[in-house]
Order: sequence, then structure tokens, then C-alpha cells
Amino acid sequence: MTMSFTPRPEHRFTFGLWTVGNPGRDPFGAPVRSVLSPVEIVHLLADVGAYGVNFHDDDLVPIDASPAKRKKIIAEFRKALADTGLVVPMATTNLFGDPAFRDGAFTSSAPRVRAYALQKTMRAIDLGVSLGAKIYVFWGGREGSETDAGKNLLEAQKWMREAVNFLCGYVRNQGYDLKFALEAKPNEPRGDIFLPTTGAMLAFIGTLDRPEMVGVNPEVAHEHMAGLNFTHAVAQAWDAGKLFHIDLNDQAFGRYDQDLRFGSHNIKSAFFLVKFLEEVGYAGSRHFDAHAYRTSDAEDVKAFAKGCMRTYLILKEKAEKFCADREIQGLLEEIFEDDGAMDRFKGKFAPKKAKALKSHSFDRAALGKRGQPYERLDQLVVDLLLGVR
Ligand code: GCO
Ligand code: MN
Ligand code: MN
Repeated sequence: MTMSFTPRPEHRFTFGLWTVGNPGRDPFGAPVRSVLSPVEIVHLLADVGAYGVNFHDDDLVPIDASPAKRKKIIAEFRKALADTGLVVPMATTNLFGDPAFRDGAFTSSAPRVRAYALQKTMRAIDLGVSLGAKIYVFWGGREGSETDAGKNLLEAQKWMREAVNFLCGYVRNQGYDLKFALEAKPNEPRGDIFLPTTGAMLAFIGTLDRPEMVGVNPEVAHEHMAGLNFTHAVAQAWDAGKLFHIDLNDQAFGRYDQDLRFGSHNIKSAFFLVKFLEEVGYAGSRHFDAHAYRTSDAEDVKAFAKGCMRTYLILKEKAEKFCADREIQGLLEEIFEDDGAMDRFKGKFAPKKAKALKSHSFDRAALGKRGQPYERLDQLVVDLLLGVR
């Protein structure tokens, strides 16, 4: 094993309590692994070399815990963090597990449920912030419908906006140093989830009272479930200054929500993603929102977690090789070749520029003759990834 593939704190690798703690329950079968306590999970994550641990309020403190029990759990968790050096960069609310949220939380048709969701979130924000979280994720798993007969889609949008605005107000009023990251998913557990893609979330953020406090938390699997190119979504979020967090995992197109080990299915897309994140200098958490196969035992769960980080680091090294590869760079130079002849038409609109461009004569046939060496370039990428380069 190469030393350079060993995770270190500066890599910002984080896992949720619910990821390595996933006991392997699925819609067709009971749990197959024993449930680990938050303290045990923190130690497991420290053992495999992670930097941080994230949680939903209910992952840490059961929804029906007494105040005394709550206090004890939090104290033990704090001690585990101190003992291991793990940090809590992100926290979130479980607004999907309890039957109260069966028809949504912020967009539930019932005013009492919407108010309860806000209350639960404010309390969960307090908990997250008290443990160090600087990013707060909103994943609206139950915000959606099976039939639109029972939903007013405009009201749902409005309620969602009011909830995020209210919570931004709460965070400011408390004086917290906290930003929100909205996570889109097209479906599962609802038939259709509102704001189903990262692009939809980005547009929604523009309608908020305090858009500067809100960004996105794109997830590989969620864009793949929608048949989209994840790296393109991430690039749009980055361009908008909105990539506050990221959920890394993997997913076969056209399947149920798989939450696979990062890079285990689409190595090439994972490569372009890692290359993008490293090249732009994304400095946030690399959060693995995935879980081990249901066939894994406790030891194999560790292999799963190590594998997520190892694959990321291998792909990071491959991205560096891509940059240093003379043949690859030569092809890129050819592709982006610019003789400067069009410089006078570039940039901002100006009436003179537009007039000159309108009257310029282009050799359209020559433009159409020029091919691009993408086959050669892509094969070099494949060679690189397959380790023969
Ligand atoms: C999923 C989601 C969740 C969220 C998590 C944090 O598909 O279940 O990805 O894992 O990321 O609830 O908000
Ligand atoms: Mn997911
Ligand atoms: Mn997620």
C-alpha cells in the first residue's frame, strides 16, 4: 500500500454516524449488523483515519430520550471526540424517520407538522453548533408527493422558502457561525421529491431572503439517479460560489438508491469529480454518505470506509498525473488552441464590437472540418486509470 494513500486530517474526510453505523436494513430485510453506539462509531472512524463525524439529531440522541439520558449521551460523545481528535464539521436534522413526517416536514400539508419540523430543526441546530458544526445540511427526504392531487405545488414552494428563511433568521439571531447546505434528491423515499436536482436548489436559493447563508450539498448518487452528470452539477455550484459541502458515494444509473462505496461503480466519473474538486481547491469536507453492502460484517464495514478514502486519494494522484502527462497536455493544448484572432470579439457587449462581429466573414466549411482528438485523449485517461500509463 502506498503511503500517499493514507488519509490525513488535511484531506477533510468525514462520515456520518448513519453511514458506517448502518446496520444493513433494507425494505426487504431486517438489520444484519449490530447497532453501534455513537461513541463506538467515533472510535471506528478514528481507527480508519477519518477527520470528522457528522450526525442527524436523532443519530446522536434518540428522539424520545429523557433530558438526563440526552445529557449523558452528549457528554460521552464529547469525550470520544476529545479522545480521538475527531471533529464535527456538519450536522443535520432527521425530518424523515418519524411517522409525524410521513407527508413531509417543512412542506407537510399540516401546519402543526410544519411548526414541529421548525422546532426540531432549531433544537438540532443548537446541538450541532454546540459540538462545532459550521455547516448545516437540509435533505428533504419526505418533502414531496406520490400524488399531486393532494398537494398545492406553489404553497409547497412557499412553505419551503418560509422555513429556510425562518431558520436563517434563527441562526443570525443566535449569533451562530453556521451556513446551510441544501441537498437535492429526485425521489426515494417519496415518489417525487421537491427541488429534485442541484440545479433546482441553486435556483431556489436565489429566491431566499439571505441567499449568502445558503449553498448546496450535492450527492453523487442523487444526480446519477436523475440520470445526470454529477461533476457538471458540482461545477455549476462551484461557479455560483455555492459548493458548501459534498456527499460522496456511488450509484449505478437506473437503480434504486444504492449509497455505494465512493468510486466503486463509476470510476471514470469519480476521477473527473476528484480532479475538479482538487483543481479548483475545494476546501470543504469530503463527506462520504454511503454504506457498506448488506453482505458486509463489522470488519468489512471498516474496509468499506477505508476504501472510500483510498479511492479518493488514488484518483487525486491520477489527477496530478493527468496534469503532468505531456501527451495529454499536448492534446489539450491542441484542443484549446487560440491564435488570438477572435480577441476583438470577446468579453462584454459593446455596440462597436457587435457591429464588427456581425460583418465579420467566417469560413464555415473550415470550422466544420475541424475534428477534436477526444478519442485519443479519453483512451489516455482510460490507460491512466487502468494503471498502464
Ligand atoms: C439519503 C440522503 C441522506 C442525507 C442525510 C443528511 O439519500 O438518504 O443522502 O443520507 O444526506 O440525511 O442530510
Ligand atoms: Mn443519498
Ligand atoms: Mn446525502
